Amino acid sequence: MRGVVEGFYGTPWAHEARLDVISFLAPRGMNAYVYAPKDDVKHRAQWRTRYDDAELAGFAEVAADAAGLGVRFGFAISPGLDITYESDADRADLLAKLEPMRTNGVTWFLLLVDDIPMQPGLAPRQGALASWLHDALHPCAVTVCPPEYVGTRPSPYLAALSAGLPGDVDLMWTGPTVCSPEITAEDARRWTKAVDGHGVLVWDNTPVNDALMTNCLHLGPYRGRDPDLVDVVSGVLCNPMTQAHASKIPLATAMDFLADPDGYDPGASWARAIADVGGARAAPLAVLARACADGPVTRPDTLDLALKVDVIAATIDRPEWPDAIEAVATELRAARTLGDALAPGSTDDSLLFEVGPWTHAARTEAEAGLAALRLLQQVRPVATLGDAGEAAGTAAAPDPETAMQHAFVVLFLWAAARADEKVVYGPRFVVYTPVIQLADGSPGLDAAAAVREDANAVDRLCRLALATYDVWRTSAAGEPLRVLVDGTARAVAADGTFQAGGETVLVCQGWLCTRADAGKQLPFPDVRLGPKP
Ligand code: LTM
Repeated sequence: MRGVVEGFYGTPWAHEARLDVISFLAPRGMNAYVYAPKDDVKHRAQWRTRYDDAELAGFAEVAADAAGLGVRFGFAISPGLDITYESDADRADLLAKLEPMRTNGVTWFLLLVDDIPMQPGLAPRQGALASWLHDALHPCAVTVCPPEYVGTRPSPYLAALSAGLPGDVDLMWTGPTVCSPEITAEDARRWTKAVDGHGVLVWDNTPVNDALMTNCLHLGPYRGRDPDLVDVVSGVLCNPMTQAHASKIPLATAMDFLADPDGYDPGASWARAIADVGGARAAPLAVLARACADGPVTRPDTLDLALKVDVIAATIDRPEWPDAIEAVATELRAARTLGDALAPGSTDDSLLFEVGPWTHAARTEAEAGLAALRLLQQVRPVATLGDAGEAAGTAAAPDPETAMQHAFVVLFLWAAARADEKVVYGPRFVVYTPVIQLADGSPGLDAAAAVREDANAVDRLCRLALATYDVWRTSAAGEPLRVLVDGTARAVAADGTFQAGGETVLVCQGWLCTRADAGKQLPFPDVRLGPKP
């Protein structure tokens, strides 16, 4: 089984969006969808309240559409906050809630008792309720998500629950932690043992972005799952983002993996998903996706921009620094225009409305990052050469006044970027609920894994630019400008001109040098080399 469990905290998807996601993913191999949004009050907080006729008709439509596409629809209910497990009245309410679904063709029900306070003796009581429901709903399938759904070890709770359940009731599991960066087949084997051989249905908390992750979109490809996992478990259901349409990108890659784990190529699958979801706007959507590709399963230091900033850090003190700056500038110039390139044209552009807060964030981050790049250029000596064959060049040292102004611009634009609540290019502070099992199987917290902070590539770039300014200010500012052609010093006139003919031209101030190539532009137009006012 492979599919989606719509099981996040936050506003449930709109009905049309749900249908759209199912019809998009079914041809990609999805064959199961579970309705379980925590903040549908009738699913959890007020689980006794019946759905009205219009709502029931909506579920019937989803179930029928899904069935038509070969997708099994599961309806989940979460009564664990206040149910009395043995109460006849509560059991009658539970069945009365589920019966109309069954009448409407639903054949799979999930009893979710995750995220509720633990009490002693809960396992046999929950096992008894699930067994009763299993009998009452026969021949429909029943699956349970227990309050202990994390880890790889046995526990007294899991042993007691498993013993009290019919053998064909599957148990849901999120892997070694809640949003598991990795899930191996061996993890799943150990968990299967812990639940006494019951089928294990993975509730895969990716690309979910609820709870303390709402500042981020998780648009990167599915990663971190062992190809052999699918042979060990009864299925994998991904918990999506609250943004249904944007979720289609990572979910499509997950379906690619689950359909063919050994042949899965994350990069190729991701490019296909972006093309399919973005259509005519695939190119700008890819820029946004690259900016939002991190998350619990993908570290932010692997983001495309983060890697490019690494190259700047490694080359900024070397003559080839302009190439590294150009690569980052190209990405940030594209990000700066996302607000226009991904502007909704009509009220039907649901995807573009969903990602709007992040296209706005991309613009403010890009403005800050571009300011940082301009500052880096301003604290380096520069030169322009004419096209190949021309012998004249013009060189300039950093200008203290201009450099200081650029440093101030970085400070202002960086402050603006940091004030945005939504974040792209890596988190500033995000919490990935890291419940794990202690050695005895009881729940604990991996506090070190809980927080990912200070992992934003634009922050890193702004810091790097300001630090580079300080190094220039204290170690090279005021030194004379020099030009070396093929290692030999050339005279530089008062207006900066020099004879350039030769293979390699270096323009230097103190220990800092920049390589100038014939016909090659600097990353940014530079007032030091332009016409003087
Ligand atoms: O993962 C499970 C079983 N329960 C909840 C989900 O509802 C929630 O979306 C995720 C991510 O925050 N964490 C949970 O613990």
